[in-house]
Amino acid sequence: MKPSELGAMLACALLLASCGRRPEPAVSLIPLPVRLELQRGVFELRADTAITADSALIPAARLLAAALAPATGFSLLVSEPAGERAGGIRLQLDAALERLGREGYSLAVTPQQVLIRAFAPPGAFYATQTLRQLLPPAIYSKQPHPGVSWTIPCLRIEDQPRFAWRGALIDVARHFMPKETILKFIDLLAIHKMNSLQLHLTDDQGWRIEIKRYPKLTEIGSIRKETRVGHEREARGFDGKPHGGYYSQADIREIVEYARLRHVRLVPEIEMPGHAQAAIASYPELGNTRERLEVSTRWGVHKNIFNVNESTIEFLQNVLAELLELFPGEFIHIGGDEVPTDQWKSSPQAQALMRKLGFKSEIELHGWFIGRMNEFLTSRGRRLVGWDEILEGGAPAGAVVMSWRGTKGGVAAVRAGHDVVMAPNTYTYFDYYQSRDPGEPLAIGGFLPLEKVYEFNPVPAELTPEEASRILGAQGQLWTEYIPTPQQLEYMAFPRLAALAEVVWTPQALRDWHGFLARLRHHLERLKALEVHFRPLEPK
Ligand code: TNX
Repeated sequence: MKPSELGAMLACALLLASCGRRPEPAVSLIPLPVRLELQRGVFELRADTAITADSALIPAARLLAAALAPATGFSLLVSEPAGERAGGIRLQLDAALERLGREGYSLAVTPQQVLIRAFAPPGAFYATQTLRQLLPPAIYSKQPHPGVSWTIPCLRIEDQPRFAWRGALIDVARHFMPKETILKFIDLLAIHKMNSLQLHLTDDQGWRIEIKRYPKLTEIGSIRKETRVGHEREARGFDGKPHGGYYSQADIREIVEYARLRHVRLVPEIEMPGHAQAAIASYPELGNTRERLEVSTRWGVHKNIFNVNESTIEFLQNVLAELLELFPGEFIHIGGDEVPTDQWKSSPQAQALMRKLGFKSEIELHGWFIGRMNEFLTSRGRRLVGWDEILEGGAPAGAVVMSWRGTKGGVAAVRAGHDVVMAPNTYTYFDYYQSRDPGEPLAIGGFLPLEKVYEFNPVPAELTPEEASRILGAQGQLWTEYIPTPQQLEYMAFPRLAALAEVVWTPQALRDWHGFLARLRHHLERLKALEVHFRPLEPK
């Protein structure tokens, strides 16, 4: 089907629905699927609807049944199929669908049956997310809605993502977010067919993960005595209230398992060699000076970075070793951004090491530092991810580069042979203001309205197709300097994350801002039912 035909069909669905009793569009999916053919009739979900699934898809089927239970009051039975009886909701693995990849699926709804087919479990899981969106928005509610008729329009969908990395980052270092907030966020990512969550676990203002070998990282490093009020330049003082919090290793295991079931990959980030003050406050021997540091109470780039002593490299590798036990995923983020090298310039040890290695500039030492971590990670079968600054010291081959200072770092990185995740501040910094309304809650600055997020194309025009194949995808950043609560986190994330979900899933040729906006109005009813504190759209 051509994009124009699909657009016409969706417009038609909108029109049909708006003439009926219910004003909302009949089919209103975010992200928009690759192919959708609407048919006549509906499948009605009832208390006796059975869900049958191939054994590998039982977990997805169970999650579906659990998701449908609260609003409908139905406890749908899930089982492996006994014989070839059609009817109900059927989840099936199908080797013939390999062309759609591991995350692709086909969904066929007739009055008798909902048939989900996929090459692999992630695809079947995404089909169940589509299915939920085809039901009335109240399906997302935790409260029972006895009066609603749970119908699904008959249709056929074939779908698969444009990119493999569809992510978000939550900075839990600047403001700690409770485990429950992270679990809810993982559900929200999955609903939007997003598959990656980077946890920014350490920074100058806090260390948020238990490391058994180095307990002071959390005993000392997870608490700051107070926090800067307003922006630094306003000099409005400090709030006088301690802020703290961290995830125990048991918490992390729970988060990882919760995410695994929902096909969300966790990417842990331990910042080095900069953004290290909370760690140095905990273990002063990691720093370059004898100054006694506290966990930072202000924002911005700090000059206190890790020293380059062999004992510090070993310390950080020991931290990574514990991290690898907890996070089974391929990608481990080591930061690498915003590293003022002044302290290395005045450190006799750093200068001696530079002479020994024949380095002329501190940036080479930065490259060496990242290289040491890369050796450690690759020898354990993992891949290092770093912010685009790691290119400056010569990023190690095989490292993934996250382009945050616009997309130019990403372009340079793919040309140097790296895989790239686009996370540019120009399109994906969800800590920036989303409107110029003076009543908008305090944010870090910038301006990133919904429409601009939607406009983003993660593949810059100047790339050849071969280079473009190294763009793994894109990620939305929730830096939390000015996001003190879970509520504010949701306000900054939504609806911009819904726009990003379509950016990374839907083929570029099918994207259309006005169509998205029409679907979004309906989608916000879902977020309301999910009790997400999203930012409302401007009135029309
Ligand atoms: C830059 S993005 C940073 C973060 C800040 C963010 C605020 C990056 C790699 N470094 O430490 O939180 O700006 O927008």
